[in-house]
Amino acid sequence: MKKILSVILIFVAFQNNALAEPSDIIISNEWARPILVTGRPGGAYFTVENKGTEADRLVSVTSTISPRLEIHEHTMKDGVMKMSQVDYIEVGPGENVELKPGGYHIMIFDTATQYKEGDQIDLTLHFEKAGAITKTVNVTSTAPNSKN
Ligand SMILES: [Cu+2]
Repeated sequence: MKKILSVILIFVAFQNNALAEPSDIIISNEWARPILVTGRPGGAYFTVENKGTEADRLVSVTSTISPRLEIHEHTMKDGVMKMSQVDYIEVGPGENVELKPGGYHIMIFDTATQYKEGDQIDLTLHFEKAGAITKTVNVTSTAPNSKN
């Protein structure tokens, strides 16, 4: 009986430890542009830092404000800036990837309401390994200054 109990205690301790483990993925500098006309697309941006030892991928983004969010990138092709949807953004171990105007960004479509400067929206970022990370994002028309 004593042996069984100690096995259970070790198991419980292990479980608690696993739950308390902080994510290897850190999200910072998150912001979203205002959507002043309902249904018009908007953009959201943030920095992803991978403190882990393995690469991870941002595979999708969801929000209560919209049923349709896409991961996009801007690329320069033959001197023309093009925007296209990508399946994921990979962040290597020890790497930082910044989503910003003119680069990777989150596109928010089909919002049922407008939102303006000073409002807040929620974004849930889904990573292949780190799982779901939900952030409250300030709405602002200009990029916040990097604190780094
Ligand atoms: Cu876009």
